[in-house]
Amino acid sequence: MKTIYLKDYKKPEFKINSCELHFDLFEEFTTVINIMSINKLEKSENDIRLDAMDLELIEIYLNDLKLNDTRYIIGEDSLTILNVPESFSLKIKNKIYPQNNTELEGLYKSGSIFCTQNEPEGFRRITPYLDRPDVMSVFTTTVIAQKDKYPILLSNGNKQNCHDFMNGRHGTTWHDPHPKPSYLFALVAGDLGCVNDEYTTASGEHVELNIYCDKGNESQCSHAMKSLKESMAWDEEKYGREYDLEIYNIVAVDSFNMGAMENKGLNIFNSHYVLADEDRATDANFMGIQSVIAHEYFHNWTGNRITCRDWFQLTLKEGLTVFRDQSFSADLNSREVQRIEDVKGLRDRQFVEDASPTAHPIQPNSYMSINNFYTSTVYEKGAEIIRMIHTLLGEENYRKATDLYFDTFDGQAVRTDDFLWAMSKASRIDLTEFETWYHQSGTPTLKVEESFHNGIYKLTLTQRVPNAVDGSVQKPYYFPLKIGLIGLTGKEILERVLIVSKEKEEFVFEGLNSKPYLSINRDFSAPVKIQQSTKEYAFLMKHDKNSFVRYESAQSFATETLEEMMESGNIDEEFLEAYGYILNLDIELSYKALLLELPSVSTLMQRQDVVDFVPIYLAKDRLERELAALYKDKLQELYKQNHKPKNKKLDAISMGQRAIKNRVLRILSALENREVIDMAREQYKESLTMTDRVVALDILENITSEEGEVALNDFYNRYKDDTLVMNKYFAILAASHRNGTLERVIVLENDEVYDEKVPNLVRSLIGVFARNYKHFHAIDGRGYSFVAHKIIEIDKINPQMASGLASAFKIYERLNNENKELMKKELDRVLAVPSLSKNVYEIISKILK
Ligand code: HT7
Ligand code: ZN
Repeated sequence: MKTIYLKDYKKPEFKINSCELHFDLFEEFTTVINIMSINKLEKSENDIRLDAMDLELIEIYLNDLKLNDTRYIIGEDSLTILNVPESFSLKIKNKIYPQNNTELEGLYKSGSIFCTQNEPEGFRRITPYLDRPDVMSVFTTTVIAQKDKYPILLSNGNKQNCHDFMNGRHGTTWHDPHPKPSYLFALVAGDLGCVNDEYTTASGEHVELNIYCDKGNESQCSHAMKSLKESMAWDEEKYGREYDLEIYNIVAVDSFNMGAMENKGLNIFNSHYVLADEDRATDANFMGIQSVIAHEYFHNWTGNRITCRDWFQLTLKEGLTVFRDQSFSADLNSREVQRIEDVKGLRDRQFVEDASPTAHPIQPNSYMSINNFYTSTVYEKGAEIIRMIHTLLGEENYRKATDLYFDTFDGQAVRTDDFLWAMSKASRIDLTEFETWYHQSGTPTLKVEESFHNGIYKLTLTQRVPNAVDGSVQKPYYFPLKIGLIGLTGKEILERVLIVSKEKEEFVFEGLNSKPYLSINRDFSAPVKIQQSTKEYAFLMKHDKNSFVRYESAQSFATETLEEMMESGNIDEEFLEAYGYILNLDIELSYKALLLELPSVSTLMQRQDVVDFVPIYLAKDRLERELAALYKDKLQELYKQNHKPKNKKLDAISMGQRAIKNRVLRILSALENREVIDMAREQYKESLTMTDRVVALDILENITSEEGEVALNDFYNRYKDDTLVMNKYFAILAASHRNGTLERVIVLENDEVYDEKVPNLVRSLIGVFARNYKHFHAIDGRGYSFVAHKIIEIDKINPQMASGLASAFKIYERLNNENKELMKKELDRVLAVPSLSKNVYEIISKILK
């Protein structure tokens, strides 16, 4: 399989000044006419090679003259027109079959809706084109379809005109004045419901806002609309960026490979990130909608107005836009909870990826399938890199620098180096040493040593940077490390941002009365692992004013307690006491719920050389049981105080109450007694929110087959007609620890609601099962065999979805010999499939290397 390298990048040889598209949509096929005005940029080339995949060519005209087949060559993934002049118009007519498109790239059908997904390389499946992000053009698009079936016809930009034809068909023309790459092109046609609103920009321009969805779901769009308006206002205030078209359309579809897509003026969303009401969506779903709506909106400047020169620069738009959406969510909600959730996500996904054979820098230097690089590293670690720049520059300089970035590169396709140039130029801070973050992979560990003599406190920091995947040695990093020193009584002595840049360095603090307590990596200022021999967790949990370090201390304390339990069976009494201390704290309830959560299996696994899940489970279960038994009264009191089954409000207090009482219920559920079963059953029955209902359902499923069954049946009957909600049902069953989970998953594959062509459903059932450590890694090997079989099957339908499932095998290298052998057998089996996609091949071959 072919590997693409960043070092081989070559500038485009042609410019496409304009692209006029005509789509004629029919039930069996679609015809596309593409008229481009093209200029040569390099005198040397005589032929133009356009990207083209699975297209049925009808005819080609060059400067209005029809070409015969000696004038062009049809390749496997290209169309080359021979001997073209300096400047010319090219008209290509071709046929495509959207209704047979199960890959969900290019133009396809989601139910009865025609829609597109063109990032990164979908446009070449619509029409021949220079399908690369550094070719930017002005698009005018006419969509024609049968009017009664497809009354809504959308594309990018502003609406120009509509026509009715004699034969029951109609057409709409859209014009997007902003030059854009083909990956931002979009088209939608369907019989859709719509929620309409408007927004006036800071400079007084009126923008029409529309959210389209399946008819009947309109009432579920209000949270998305509110989030959109909040995003527009936030980007004006925080980055000085206004919206730039007359209309902003969002369309929700059910079949979608990822979360959402930022097509210019016509975002297409997975309906999971649009539709919500309290009866059907959890608080986490509401938060997710707010952040994804914001993310796609923010792309209008960071991604669309300024785009990537090539796909190796993906983090330029994605890392920056994730940082922007995280900042937005922190501003609008709880800053401390947001930061902890972001770091949790980073550690559970990105740290795991960084320690696997598929580890890569945020700016990779090669790929087989670019679809495999929409990773947690590019997105979430990329956002951490921007956050560090923000910390190094400070708020004021960062704003000056982003202004310079927008002013300098608006309308261009640029590189991460250009972004760094703007950051450095505006702030006058030299970022040369910082660049390493863009080119190295793996998570560094920072070893912390402390000493105290005669009022002088010395902090010695040593970086351990892992080798790259190919074994090459990597350099130490340059980063900001926010620390605090705290006195014996708990009083803050100082807070500093240290600049760490060498493999080993020393920081000295003078004039102290006693050895201070160290609060390190405040706010998680750098994405590193801290290794510290002093254990001052209980003190920091009580006294640190930094909410992140308090959380971190609680997590580290619990982690080490669990490790000690796995080793000796002993439970640290001091930890139990510290836990009790948190239970009694009067703090924001969502934050308290996080402080009371035990570390994830993933966190504990990452610290093992050879992964062994069973002792992790046993220790976690036992610690939860101990805590539940020890603090039963307090936990029940907390539950009662905060259980408001009829309150479905979405304000911070109500959500905090639900977060804490559900955390408490989960802890109590470790007791698996009648009392807690009754609490969960009552909560399931009487609560008005999905948040409460899914927690209760999950608990019942895991601890009691009888009551679990009753609740599951009720849930199924209530929601079987709502696919979006049914994802929750599949996920709860696939994640279950009960015996027989695999058998039940297999049965569910035949459920009438389940559909292997819909990515959300596959992710909820098969994807969740592949992350069910207990059953996926079962030593009879059936979990591995089942998932491998599904990968092979789904690869034929949708390679992107299949390679997503293949990621579950990334842990291979760190498994014990027995599991490793079982997994290898399955990985070999997948790799031996003759027509395997490059998506799956790339992941599995890297795992087995
Ligand atoms: N920029 C988008 C990335 C993307 C995508 C979205 C939907 C379906 C397939 C996709 N492939 C790549 C999403 C984003 O980061 O906003
Ligand atoms: Zn994005």
